[in-house]
Amino acid sequence: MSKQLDPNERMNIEEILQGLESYRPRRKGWTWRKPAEGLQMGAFKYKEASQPLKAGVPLITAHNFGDIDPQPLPVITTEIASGRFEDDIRRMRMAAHHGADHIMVIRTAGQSHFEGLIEGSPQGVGGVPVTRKQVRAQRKALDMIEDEVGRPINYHSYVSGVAGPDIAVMFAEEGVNGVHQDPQYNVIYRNINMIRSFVDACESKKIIAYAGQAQIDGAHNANATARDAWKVMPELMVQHAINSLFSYKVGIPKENICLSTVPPSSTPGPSVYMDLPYAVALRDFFEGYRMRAQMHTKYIEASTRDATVTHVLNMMISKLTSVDIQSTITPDEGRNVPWHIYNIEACDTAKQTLLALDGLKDMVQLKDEGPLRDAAREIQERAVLFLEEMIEKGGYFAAVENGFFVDSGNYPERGGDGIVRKVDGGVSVDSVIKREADYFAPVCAHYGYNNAAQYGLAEGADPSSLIGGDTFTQPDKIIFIDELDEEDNVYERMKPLGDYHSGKTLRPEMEWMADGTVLVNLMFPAGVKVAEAAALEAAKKMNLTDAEIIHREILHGAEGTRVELKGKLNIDIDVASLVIPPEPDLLSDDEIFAAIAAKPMTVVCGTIGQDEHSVGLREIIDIKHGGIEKYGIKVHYLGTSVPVEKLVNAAVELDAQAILASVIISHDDIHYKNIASIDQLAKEMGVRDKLTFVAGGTQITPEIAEESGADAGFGRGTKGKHVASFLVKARNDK
Ligand code: Z97
Repeated sequence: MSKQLDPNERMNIEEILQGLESYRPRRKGWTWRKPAEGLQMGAFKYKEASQPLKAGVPLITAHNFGDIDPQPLPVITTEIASGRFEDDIRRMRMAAHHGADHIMVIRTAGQSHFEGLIEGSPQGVGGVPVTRKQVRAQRKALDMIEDEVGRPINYHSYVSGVAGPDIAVMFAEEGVNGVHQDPQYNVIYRNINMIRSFVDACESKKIIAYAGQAQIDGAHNANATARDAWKVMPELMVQHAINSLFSYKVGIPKENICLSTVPPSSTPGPSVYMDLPYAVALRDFFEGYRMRAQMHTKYIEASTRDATVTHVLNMMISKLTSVDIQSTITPDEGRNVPWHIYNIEACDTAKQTLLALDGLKDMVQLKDEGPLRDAAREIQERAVLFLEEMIEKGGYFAAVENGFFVDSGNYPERGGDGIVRKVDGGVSVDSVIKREADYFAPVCAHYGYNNAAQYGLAEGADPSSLIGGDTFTQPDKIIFIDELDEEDNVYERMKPLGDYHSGKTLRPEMEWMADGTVLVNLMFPAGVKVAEAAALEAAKKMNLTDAEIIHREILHGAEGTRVELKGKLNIDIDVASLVIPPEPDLLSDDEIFAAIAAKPMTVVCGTIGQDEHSVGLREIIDIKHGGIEKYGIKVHYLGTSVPVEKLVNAAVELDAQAILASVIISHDDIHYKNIASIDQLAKEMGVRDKLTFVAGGTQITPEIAEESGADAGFGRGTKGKHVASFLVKARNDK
């Protein structure tokens, strides 16, 4: 049983790092969301929702709907990749509360070229590798987080590169739930020898099957690298086909084989007209497999608005073609923009869009004929032709040698710019050795020839039983290496950040704990060049260091430019020194509605004395901006310059429960004097105890209003809800 998290405390990273050597994952394998059929939440019924969370952060507008937080059916991915795994643990918790249950940790060290596992938690110089220690610490943290949110969370990284099988083993040992695995990635993008890559993939896939992990292929990389991404659709189908069938034949069940699909086009093109047929063609060809939809990234720039629109349009396709995993990729992938707030936004975008489209297919149907099916058919035909020519050329290896892949033409058109790799070239060429007749590996999950019979083991028996079990069945055999580098390790990184980690001191953060990074939006009435220079100058004047422009948008070539910049604000805030105002004790809308419905309320009101102001009071009364009449309170408005006597008499005549007096003019303290007169008169008439008396105005200090005789005073910034809430509570107290 992992430690229960306190919802009001940050995760304690130091505690998570303790005892890692003996931490064991609670389960292996991938978990899909559990459907919640006929789910009713608040006023709404959902057609395609999954079981709700125990704890989470609802969408921003949910407070209008009783704070419901329904969860859509597809698994939602977020990429977590700040580069410091200790910081990413906190990010994972935030993402889980916003609806992510697939956490993909990105490695940025070019790890495909590492020849073995890396131990410890180095940051290195070239980026961040994924290591056993990181995986174990993060899985441990996720175990706590999933208890908190009440939903299993899938943890994910890459089984690629020269050390693919080593990583596959480590991931299976450590309870990693999902992986990218596709030998074509090695070949095309990392120039690792083809034979080596495909042989290794057999072993990796066998282990993935053993561990029940979901597998995602690497086809999305062609979308991201092709010159014109919408032209690689036939090739994408071929890449999916090669990896899917390969994986299935090695033993991964179809329901765990996920195609990494990406809508290939983008606006200003008519993107749905191209992307929807592609998605339909895929579903048709790859029945029984899972679809992991990733948002389009190739043409996404640093505008979050632009990226969000693409994301939403992509999800409409996901919805129409029943996606299983909806991945969210931050708009700034690879653009050196701080990430995390955008991860959370993207999770919300996914949740919001998928919920908005709940039940869409009950109402709309994709046409069985016409341009959709014609275009889908055309993509499929092109893909089949591609495969046929591959076979003609001598198979996959020969096709790669002939530059078939990531070519800019829409097959069978050719751009002649495909990536060429040689079967006898690439990293780790000639490293595959045929197994000897007496080859034996004492492990329970292994691909291909394994001569256990020579030791008398019956067919089908576990070869690892000959050595008393392997690391899969006997995890105590795993050798856990805490840290190898004396300086480049998590303890050294955290040491100078002690007060920030403990929460005693705060510094703004975007990427890492206490990095001081802030984002600033500025608009200058000038063209781009001038506005950019002005923004950097403004950053200096704001005491920001390392200022860098991360986004600019022309509002008009001469009239204005919006500039977004990031910079460092190296200030510390001592939490103990903060004065935190108490939360206003407000009833919820529902509570006020219910109280007024149960027992009607009448109030009289007016602006008092020689005072002609009326706008403020009208805002408190009128339904337009949420005034008290919205809750069903009966309001008798007597107008401006109302004599005190008239107000109190009206309250008596109308049997009102409350008086609202607006007092704006404040010279000679006339506002407080008028408050005192109302109080006095009501007492003289013997009705003060029955009445709630509220005074409001821009110059009102609540305490002085109360001293002057009102039950409450409301100053600047008051809304109808504040007054209504007080009136209901005051009535209850009488
Ligand atoms: C996604 N946004 O969500 P290294 N294998 C495959 C990959 O796609 C990648 C690696 C390995 C994308 C992820 C990055 N993809 C974008 C199939 C990387 C990374 O960098 O070679 O060590 O491995 O799928």
